[in-house]
Amino acid sequence: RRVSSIPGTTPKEVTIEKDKVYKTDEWMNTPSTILSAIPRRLHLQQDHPIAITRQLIESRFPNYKCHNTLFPVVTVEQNFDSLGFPADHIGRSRTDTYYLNKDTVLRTHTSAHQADTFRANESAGYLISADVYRRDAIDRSHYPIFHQMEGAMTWDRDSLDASTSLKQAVWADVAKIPAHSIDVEDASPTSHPERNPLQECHSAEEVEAIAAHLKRSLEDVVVAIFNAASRAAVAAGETPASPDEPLKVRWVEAYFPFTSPSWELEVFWQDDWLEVLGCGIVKQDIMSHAGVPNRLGWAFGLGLERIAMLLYSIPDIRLFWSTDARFLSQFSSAAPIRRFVPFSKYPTCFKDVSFWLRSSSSAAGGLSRNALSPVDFHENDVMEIARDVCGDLVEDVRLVDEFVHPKTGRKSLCYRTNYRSLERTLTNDETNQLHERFRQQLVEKLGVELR
Ligand code: FA5
Ligand code: MG
Repeated sequence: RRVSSIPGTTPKEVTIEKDKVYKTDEWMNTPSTILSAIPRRLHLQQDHPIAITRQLIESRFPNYKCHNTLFPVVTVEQNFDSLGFPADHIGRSRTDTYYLNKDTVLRTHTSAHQADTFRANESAGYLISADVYRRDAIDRSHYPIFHQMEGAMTWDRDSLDASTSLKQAVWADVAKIPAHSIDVEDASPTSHPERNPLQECHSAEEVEAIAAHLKRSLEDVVVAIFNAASRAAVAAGETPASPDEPLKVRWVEAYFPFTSPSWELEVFWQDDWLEVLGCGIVKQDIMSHAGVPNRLGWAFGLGLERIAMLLYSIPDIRLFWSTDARFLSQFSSAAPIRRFVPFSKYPTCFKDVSFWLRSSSSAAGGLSRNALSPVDFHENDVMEIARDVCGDLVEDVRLVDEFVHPKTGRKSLCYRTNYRSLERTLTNDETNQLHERFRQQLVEKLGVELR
């Protein structure tokens, strides 16, 4: 039984893990390939690099409570509303998010559990690791399922003794975080009245202290990862990245609907800045709605794949899903981190497909001005069809040409697909057949006209 996101047949209900049944409606856009991957839970698999990376980070937060088994199906309220996402936020659209029905989604981030975890109020600090789901591009660092770790730390105004202010209590905690000697670029002010404002209920001194605790905690994680990766490089007989190539990290201003001010941490990796996490001071509204109005603090969300790729030098995000022993046997939680040794790289096969977008003019046969706009086209639909047809045999799909006909106004796109297996050489026949099915599905599901 195939479930398609784009026009086609959708089942009346879906059952996830034997007993969780969800009624579907016209919002349903989750393909069976995604549903069937839900039980994999790579972050809990013994000796899987995602699980080892999780444990390494958890070890840097000794007193935080870890939640590692929260269920991936959540309400729109949990994923978006509880976090203050505006009603028209792009993240809510069916082109970006997997829905089961109007009110139910596969979580797009671990922040979906923030409000509930603050409400439970079991510990000052917590970590949540989990699988998350997004309709997204296809390339070596993006996959429709990945893993995030959320972290938060809060302080309670009520539990301070009369002689200690909140900011003093926070600075006392900052002093307990191990010092490091890496070079951190942090060019922006902690807050900025327009770009990155303080919340009215927080003083600048409080935010300064909480931001210091947040940044120092996360820098400590990056240093631990980097040290482990350097030891792995030495063990592999290579020159470690340090000291000739010291670790470079930087803080940049960011925006999230549920934190203010907000920042992102980037690491310089393979000649470019790689975003590894987003974070900020939790919006006080979330605390109030969660029944803990007197708590305040920080939260972060990081991509475990991004960190694991840095840690082990893993070149392609699809590898994490491999069940090939040549991949899995290279990782062990009992041994020191070792660099991943790629098994031979199999040949690539590039193929292009060009097509005219369906336009309302071709549907209606008229030529009014707005009739020329492409109807309902979103690139993520192309990506999903590629995934659906090719599974992990597609490495990369990218737009290589775009063209608007000067007379008819019709738009033509050309996508280049790179077919490559991580495990073997594909035959010409195989890639030809995959590409032909990809082309046909584009016509059937998106109504495009091949050129
Ligand atoms: C978030 O998801 C926020 N929930 C993070 C957050 C939490 C902010 C708490 C503030 C407070 P973002 O969409 O940027 O933010 O994703 C966070 C991290 O997930 C990214 O920095 C990146 O490391 C990783 N990530 C995002 N998209 C992908 C993807 N398609 N594949 C792999 N990793 C990804
Ligand atoms: Mg981001």
